[in-house]
Amino acid sequence: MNTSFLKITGLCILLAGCQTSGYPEAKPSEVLQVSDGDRISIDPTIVSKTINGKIFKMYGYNGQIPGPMIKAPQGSTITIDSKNHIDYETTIHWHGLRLDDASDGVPDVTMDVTKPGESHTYTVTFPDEGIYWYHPHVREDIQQDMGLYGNLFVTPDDAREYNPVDRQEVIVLDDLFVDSDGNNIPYGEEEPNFALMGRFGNVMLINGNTEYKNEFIAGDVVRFYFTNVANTRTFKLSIPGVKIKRVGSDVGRYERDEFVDSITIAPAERYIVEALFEKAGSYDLLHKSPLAEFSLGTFTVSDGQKLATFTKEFNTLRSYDDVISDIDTFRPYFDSPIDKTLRLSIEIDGAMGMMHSGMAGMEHDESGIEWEDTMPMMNQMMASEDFQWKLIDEETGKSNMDFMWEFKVGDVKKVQIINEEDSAHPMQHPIHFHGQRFLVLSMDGKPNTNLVWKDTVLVPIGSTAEILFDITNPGMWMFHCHIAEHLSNGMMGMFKVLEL
Ligand SMILES: [Cu+2]
Repeated sequence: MNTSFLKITGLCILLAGCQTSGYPEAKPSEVLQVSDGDRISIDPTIVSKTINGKIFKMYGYNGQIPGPMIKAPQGSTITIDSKNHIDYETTIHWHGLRLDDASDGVPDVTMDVTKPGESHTYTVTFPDEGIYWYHPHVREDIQQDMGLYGNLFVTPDDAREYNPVDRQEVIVLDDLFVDSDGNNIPYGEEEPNFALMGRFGNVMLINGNTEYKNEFIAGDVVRFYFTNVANTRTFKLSIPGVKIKRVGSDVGRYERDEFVDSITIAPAERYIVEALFEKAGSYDLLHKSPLAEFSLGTFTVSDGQKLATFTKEFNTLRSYDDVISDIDTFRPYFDSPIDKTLRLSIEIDGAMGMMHSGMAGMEHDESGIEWEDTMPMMNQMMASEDFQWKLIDEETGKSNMDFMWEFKVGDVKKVQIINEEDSAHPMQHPIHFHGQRFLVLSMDGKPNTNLVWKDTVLVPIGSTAEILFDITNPGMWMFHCHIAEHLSNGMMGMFKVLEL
């Protein structure tokens, strides 16, 4: 019997070294082009996948990692049947879509979990253009980490809203945590392990694979759609030697294009970025943080004949009148008083707290982001019951599921999120609100002068974000930290939106 099998009593189902025979090899993601009224199936399935020479038992939607990319025209509605073929209860959350709450995929709120062998039908609407994604809303630390994620690509009504480009590439960023033999580190059985800081991986994945490669022709302009599906890792992306331009984020385009040196992308966030590969050569897609540098993949650019060149369009920084005029409606609210304040904090129990405080203070730099797990022993040792991650409502002093915000359709509300620096373990938190869209008006009092609609905001350690909600979608909605282990630890709350 191999040693990895011994380690995994009770959870053999998920780990390298377990029997994988009988599970089909995961296929790469395919594009599912849909039209209004279509009916499709997205089924979680068990697959096998080889990563760095080790065979893992993993999960994939429709046998694919990433799951199929559903490409839908803006304004369409489709029906999605989902039969659960995996060995866990699951649901599917359609992240970032302003859809009906009954199809939001949140168990115990608007639906029951889908048990193994059972099916559930979702009605999925695509009101806003941009890049979105879908994933389980049950034990994300395992199910999402093991391959259950896919993109939703909502194409705009007017294709001219984006510049012409030679290529469009969808890139899903992830990491996997393996031991020195390359075997997956076991997951917590009853509840997530590594719940203090989340599970930082040590193998970087793009679209589910190591050693991502792509080939372009010199002069190519490429539009990348990045999604971070990692449990906890924030990536800082760049392509040294290549000019990059930030065009969009979670819910479509910014007011204006901007040339940038890098893109910081937290779990669940998306960024739309264009790059001009001007000269032949080899270029790395880097994740470079103050603590470490990883090459995530390589672009090989060769000389070749091009019929058309989009260099001029790339070098022109556009502003988008449709985005600006949409946001104009909300500008009168930018200086209005704060409606709600949310504090991000943690409580650590007795002895663990003492031990932890002896080690704290070494985890982050001035960026306010824990880029790596710098205290893995502590992270592994502390069980979920030793501490509680908290979203605290300032008004009532209540936290997590003990309070419920109430809004009305048509409300425009300002929410301040304060990430306490002097808590027992300060850490950045990507906070995701379901079912609505918001603008990040300012960070630490510094106004954002180029806005984009978001569904997830990264609040660094010690920072205060001011966000403005466009409350349009009635129902029962969740908000939570998108670090998978923090969510499972209970860092979540609810808000109710009443019909007019
Ligand atoms: Cu968090």
